[in-house]
Amino acid sequence: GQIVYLADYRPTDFVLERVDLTFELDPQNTKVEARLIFHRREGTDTRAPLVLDGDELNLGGLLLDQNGVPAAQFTATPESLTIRDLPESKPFEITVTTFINPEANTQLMGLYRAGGLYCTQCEAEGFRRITYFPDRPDVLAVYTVNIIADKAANPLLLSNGNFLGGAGYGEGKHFAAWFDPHPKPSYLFALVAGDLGVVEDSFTTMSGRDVALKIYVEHGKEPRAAYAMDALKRSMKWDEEVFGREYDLDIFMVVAVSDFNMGAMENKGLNVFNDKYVLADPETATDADYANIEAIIAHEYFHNWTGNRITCRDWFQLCLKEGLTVYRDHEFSADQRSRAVKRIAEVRHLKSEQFPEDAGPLAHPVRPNKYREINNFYTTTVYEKGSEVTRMIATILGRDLFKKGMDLYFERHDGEAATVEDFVKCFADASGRDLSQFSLWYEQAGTPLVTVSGAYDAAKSSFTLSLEQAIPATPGQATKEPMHIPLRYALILEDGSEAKPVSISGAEVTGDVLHLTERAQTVTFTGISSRPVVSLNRGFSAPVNLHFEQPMADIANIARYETDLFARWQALTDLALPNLTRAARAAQNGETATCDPAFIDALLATARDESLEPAFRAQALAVPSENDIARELGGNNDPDAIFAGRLGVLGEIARTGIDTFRSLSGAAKANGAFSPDAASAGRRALSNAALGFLAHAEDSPARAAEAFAAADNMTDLSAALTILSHRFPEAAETTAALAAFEQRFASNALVIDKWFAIQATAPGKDALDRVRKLMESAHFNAKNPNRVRALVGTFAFANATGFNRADGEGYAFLADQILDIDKRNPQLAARILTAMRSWRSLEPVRAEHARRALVQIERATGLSTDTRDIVERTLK
Ligand code: B3K
Ligand code: ZN
Repeated sequence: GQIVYLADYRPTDFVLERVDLTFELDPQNTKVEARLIFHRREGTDTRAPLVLDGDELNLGGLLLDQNGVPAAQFTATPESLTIRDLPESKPFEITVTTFINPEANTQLMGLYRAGGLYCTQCEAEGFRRITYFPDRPDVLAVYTVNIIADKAANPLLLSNGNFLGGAGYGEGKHFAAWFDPHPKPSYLFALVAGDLGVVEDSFTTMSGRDVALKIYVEHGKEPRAAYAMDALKRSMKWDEEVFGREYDLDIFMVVAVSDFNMGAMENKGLNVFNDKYVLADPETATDADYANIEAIIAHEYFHNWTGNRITCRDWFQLCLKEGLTVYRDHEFSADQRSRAVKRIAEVRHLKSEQFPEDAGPLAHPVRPNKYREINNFYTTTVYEKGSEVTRMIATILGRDLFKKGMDLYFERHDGEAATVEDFVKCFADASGRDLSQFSLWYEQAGTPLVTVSGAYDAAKSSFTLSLEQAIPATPGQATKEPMHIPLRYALILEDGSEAKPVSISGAEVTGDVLHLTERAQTVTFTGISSRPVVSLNRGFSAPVNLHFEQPMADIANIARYETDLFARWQALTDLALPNLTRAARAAQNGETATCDPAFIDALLATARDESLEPAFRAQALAVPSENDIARELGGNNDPDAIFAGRLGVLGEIARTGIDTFRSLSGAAKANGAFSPDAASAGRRALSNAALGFLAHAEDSPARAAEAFAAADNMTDLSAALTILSHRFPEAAETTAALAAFEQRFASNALVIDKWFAIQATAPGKDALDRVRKLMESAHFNAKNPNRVRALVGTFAFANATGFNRADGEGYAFLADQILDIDKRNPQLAARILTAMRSWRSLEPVRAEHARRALVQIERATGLSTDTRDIVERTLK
C-alpha cells in the first residue's frame, strides 16, 4: 500500500469513451471480456503508455483494435496492465479478457457470491478485481453490459441502466443486455444474477415519466419489502419537491443481499443493499430498523444526483457525495418524522461516534489530503461531520441562498467529476459571500472548543458575550487557524420572551446566527432590559464542544422553557453530565455520590409533560451514555467506575420517579394495532424507557418478563429482553426469555443478530465468555459480516465494561478475531479494529493491555493494507 496524496492529482493520459462488458458467469470461473474505447487526451505526452489498474487479476487475452498484441508491447501483473506504443490521436479499442473466481472472493469486493447470487461491490476500488481498467472516479463512460448465465440457477440477470433485451443462449443458458446512457465511473457499476422474488411498483416523475420500481429479495420475503418500497416512493417525491431532482432512467432497482460489507451501495439504477436495511415487519423489525431503512433507502436514492450524476474527481473528495447525501437524508427524515427528535438523534450519534474519532489517533480532515487505504476513509468524519459542514453552509447562507447554491451546483456540474472547491464556489457565487475561511472546515481536523462567558450590565442595559475558539492538535496538524463557526442563539429575558437588542457589535449577526470568525471575540448587545439567559448553539448549528460557565439555574430554565426543543434536550444533557462525572469519580474511589435534585426534577418534569411529543420525552430519559461520560472525563478512564457511577444515577432517577415510570410504562399499548410511524414509535420508546427505570427501582425482573410475554412487536420484545439480560443476567426469567427468543427466530438470521447483540452488550466481565460461547453456536457464521458485526463488533464497540475488562482479555480476544477476520475480509477487520481508537484515554493498566493487543496485531505477518493502516495509525 503506497500513500496517495491529494496534491499529486492529475487527469488521465487517455480518455475512455465507451465500455462494453460481457460476463459469462460461472461460480468459479467467470469469463469477463471488456471492450474499451480510448483516445489520447489532447496535450498529453504522445509516448505515454496506457496503464490500467488490476487487483489479483490474470490476463486471459488482449486485443488492440481486434488484433493480437505482441508480448513486447504490454506488461501484465495482477495489479496492472501497461500497454505501450498506442496511437497518437485516433481512438483505439482494447479488448481485455480475464477469468475470475467469484466463489473464492471472501473480501466481498468485486464480483462475489452471496448466498446463491452473483453480486458486485465496486466502490471504492473493486472494479479492478473484475477487469483491468482505469479504476478511478474521474473516468466517466457509457456502459453496455451483456450477461450470460445458466438460466435455471439465474433467471434474473441485472445490471445498470435500462434493459435492452435478452434471449436463450443454448445449453441451458440465457443472456440479457443492459445499457446505461449516463456516463459513470466504474465504482458505480453493478451486476446481480440469481433467483430472487420481487416486489414491483411504479412512480410517475414530476415531468410525467413512469419509472418501474423493483425490490428484489429472497423468495418468500416479499411482504417484508413493503416498507422499503414505501420509503423509496416518498424519497423520490421528496427529492423532486425539495431539491428539484427527478429520476433519470426507466427503472430503479434495489437488491437485498445477505453478505455485504456495509449498509448499501448506490450503483446507478441498481442499488445493492444489506438485507438488514430492506426487510422489515412488526414481528421482526424494531422502530430503529424502520427508521434506518427509511434513511438508507433515501440516502442511496439521493446519491443518484449527489454522487452519480455529479461524482467525485478523486477519493479525497468523498465528502462531496457522502457528507452532502447524509445531509439530504437527514433533512428527508426530519421532514418525514419529528425534526427536533431527528436532530437530537443525529447529534447523539455525532457526539458518540465522530467526536471520539476526531479526538483520537484516527482523526482526519473531512477532506483528507492523503490515504494509504481509501476504504478506511468511509468514516463518520467524512459522512457525519461532512453533513454538518453542509448544514453550516445552509445556516450561514439561509434557506433561499442555500437552495440557489444547490441549483447552481446541479446546473454547473451535472455529468462531471467535481471537487469540494467546485461545490463551495457554487454557494459563494450564488450568495456573494466569501467562504474561504469557512472552507477550513474541510481541511482542519479536530472538534473546535468554544469557550464562552457572559456578563450583564444593568446600568447600561447591555450584555456582553466573550467567545474564544481553539481547535485541538490532530495527527499531522499541530496548529490551526480560526474557523468560521455559525452559532444560532437566543437571549431569553425574565418573562420568557426573546430579547430584541438595539445594537449588536463585535461580531456579524445574521438573523439568529452569530458568526464567530476570530480566535477571540467580544460581542455586545445593547437595549437588554434584564439579565438574559443565553441559549447558544441552538439546533447544534455548529459541531463544536461548548464550554459555557452558565449558572445551573439558567440551564434548568432552558431545559424547561426554551422553544427550541433541541436546546431543551441539550440543557438536560448539560445538567446530567456533571452529576454523572461526579458519580463516576466517586465510584473510582469506592464512594457513592448523590444527584443534584434540580437535575432529577427537570428530567422528570420533561418525562411527565404531556404537551411534549413522547419521542422527545424518551430522548430526555436516555441519559448520557458511558461513552459520553468517558469523553467528558477526558482521560484516565475506568469503564467500570463510569458504569457503576451511571448505574447509581439511574437508580436515583428511578426511585424518585417511580410513580411517573409506573404510569408511563405500558402506556403505548393503549394505541392498538402496530404502526411503524414516528409518533407510534415515540410512544413505544417512552414506555420502554420507563420500563427500564422501573427495573432499577423495583430491582426485579418480573415486570420486564411480563412485558416480554405481552410484546406484540419487535421493539417491545427486544427492549424487554435487553432489560432482562442486562439487568438480571442470572435470573431464570432471563434464561427462559433468551431461549424462547432464540427458538422463535431461529430461522431468521437478522433477528438472531439482535439476540447476539443484546447478549454481547450485557455489561460486566462475564460478557467475554458469553461472546465466546455464542461464537460456537450454530447461528454464528464467521464469513457473514452481519453476524460478525452483531457479535464481535457490538461487543467491542458497545460493551464498555465487558470489552475493557481490567485484565485486558477483551483486547486480546479482539486481536485474535481481527487477525482471523483479516485473512478473509480486510475491510471488515479494519472497521471493527477502529473500536480501539480511544485506547489512550483509558487508565494506565488498561491502556497498556490495549497497546499490547495492538502491537500483537501490528507484528502479525500477512496483514492486509486495510488493517495495517488502522493499527499503525492507532498506535502512532
Ligand atoms: N457509497 C457506499 C459506501 C461504499 C463503501 C466502500 N468501502 C454507500 C453509501 O455511502 O451510500
Ligand atoms: Zn453514501
